[in-house]
This record gives sequence, structure tokens and C-alpha cells, in this order.
Amino acid sequence: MTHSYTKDFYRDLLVNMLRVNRFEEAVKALYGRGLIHGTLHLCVGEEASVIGSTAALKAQDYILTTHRGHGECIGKGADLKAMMAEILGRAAGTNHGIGGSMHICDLEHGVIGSNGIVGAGVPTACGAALTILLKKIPDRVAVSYFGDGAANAGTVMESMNLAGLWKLPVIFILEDNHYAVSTPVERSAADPDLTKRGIPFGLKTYEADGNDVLAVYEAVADARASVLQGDGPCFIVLHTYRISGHSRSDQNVYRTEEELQYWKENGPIVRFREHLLKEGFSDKELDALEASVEREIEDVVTWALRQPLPDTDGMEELVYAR
Ligand SMILES: Cc1ncc(C[n+]2csc(CCOP(=O)(O)OP(=O)(O)O)c2C)c(N)n1
Ligand SMILES: [Mg+2]
Repeated sequence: MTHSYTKDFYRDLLVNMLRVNRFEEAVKALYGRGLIHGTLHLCVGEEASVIGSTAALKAQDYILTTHRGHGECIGKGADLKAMMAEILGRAAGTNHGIGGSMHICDLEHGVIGSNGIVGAGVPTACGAALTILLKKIPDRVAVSYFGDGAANAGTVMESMNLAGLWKLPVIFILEDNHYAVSTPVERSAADPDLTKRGIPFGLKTYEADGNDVLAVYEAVADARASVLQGDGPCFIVLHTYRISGHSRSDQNVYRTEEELQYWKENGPIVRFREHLLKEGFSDKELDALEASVEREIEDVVTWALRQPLPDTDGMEELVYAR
């Protein structure tokens, strides 16, 4: 490790990873109570790729995330209460309760959108990057998150090509969580080494252990600096693991209990906690942080459940173009 970090920085990373984790667990419980409509894609197990990457971005940066996007929205600064209200379909939600889990959008924090269509956020991120380029906006990048399954979508390769050709200020972040629904990368990619996907398009490529929050942070911070220096778009592959089921209906039949157990024991929060103990934090201090995040999320849930449902009368006003 060549970098040194402050205690506050370490604390923020842990707290934000815990926020994502407890938020997702709370959403899962609410779903179990029949309080959430539609389906759900949670990111438990991917907290380091989510928080390490967003921590390396600035408030003014744009992100486009996926169907599994709660974590990135939280990392980018979206309000937890407004997000929970959105997922519960309440008027106080980020999108007036009309969008739901897969369509969280929060322009104030640079979250241009999540997207239920696999691979569809990637060209949109290129559009955001083109705006930055044409308007010559300083110190801003656009970031596109997508999965190992999305990596095989035509839209992703078309976007990478255009980004490489036009030198767009965009960072492509591939969160390789081993599976697309139940299909492992080895059964969906002709060459499972997804880092090679950036080569034809001249993308500067990074690869990191996506369960090591500091490694993720460093890769994204380097990529951001490189893009701003004018060196063209970057591509980052983060290797992580989805502990949550794919969606609400996942029976986990495509993986063994041992595999899941391995990743739970080597999950990003467990690993970062161990790192922090070596960095001088005490167990007591870390337990107190966990307890405070748990209280925070309980308050978020209590507040969101008290919010009224939206008034559907003005629904047509809530779209970009009527
Ligand atoms: C264009 C399109 N095809 C199929 C689906 C159904 N679908 C939803 S998520 C998903 C898997 C995506 O896998 P990956 O990109 O690895 O993301 P992950 O779910 O692992 O985060 C699929 C096939 C969809 N939503 N959109
Ligand atoms: Mg995947």
C-alpha cells in the first residue's frame, strides 16, 4: 500500500459500506412484508465496489447505474430517506414514488439514473460525457456502471467504441459479480477475461479486487485523474460477488451453500473491519459505528413508512418530455 489515509476517511468508508448493507437488508425485510411493489435487486456483498468507487468521485460527477443501483446512489450522496420512500412508492421519494427501486434518479447528486434495462445506462453515460466535452465543463466526469452480463450487450460495445473515438470523459465500471441472473461469466463470455474488452477501443484499463474498498478507491481515483488529464476514457473491472439473490425470486439453485459461505466470510465489510483493527481502531469503536448506522436505517424506515402515497393526478408532469 503506497497511500496513507486519515482516520476520518477510513471511518467514512466503513460507515458508508454499512449504510448500503443495512439499507439493503431493510429493503429486503420491507419487501418480505409486502410493502414494496415490483421486483428488487440488492447489492449485499458488493459494498466495497460501490463505496470505494463513489468515494473517488466528486459531487459534480455524473453516474449512471443499473437495476442493482441503490448502493451507488447512496454512495453518490442521495438522501437515504428519499430513496427509501421511493422504493416504498411514497410521494416523498426521489422520483415522487413513481419510479421505484430500478429508476432512482437524483440530479442534485449527479445520479442521472438507474436503469432496469441491462446495458442501457452505458450509452446515456456517454451522452453525459459528450455534454461535459462540448460545454468544456472542468473537473467533471461521467461514470457508467454495468455488470458482467451487460458486458455482452451491443450497447456497451457501441458505447465503448464511441467513447474511444471521441475521447469522451467517461469511466466504464464493470462490476463483475460472477453471475448474470444464474449464468456464470464462463458460460456467457467467449473469453472470460473481461479486462480485454477495452483493448479494441483504446480504453486505459484497470483491474481491482472489488471486495477491497481501498483498491477500488485507488483504481477509480487514478482513472478519474487520467480522464481529466485528457488521456481519454477508462475502463475498470472490479471483481466482486453478489451475496444477495439476483432478485426477489432467486432460489440460489445455481450456487452451493459453501460458495455463498466463503464470500460471506470474505465479504468487503468483514475484510475492511479487519484492516481497520490493524490501523488502530478498536472493536468497541467499530461496534459503535455499526450500532449508529443500524439506528439511522431504522429511523429512515420509520420515516418513510409514514409518508403518503403519491397523487397520481399530476403524473404526466413528472417526465422529461410530455
Ligand atoms: C436488455 C435486457 N435483457 C434482459 C433483462 C433481464 N435481466 C435483468 S438483470 C439481468 C442480468 C444482468 O446481469 P449483470 O449485467 O451481470 O448484472 P447483475 O444483475 O449481476 O448486477 C437480466 C438478464 C433486462 N432487464 N434487460
Ligand atoms: Mg453480474
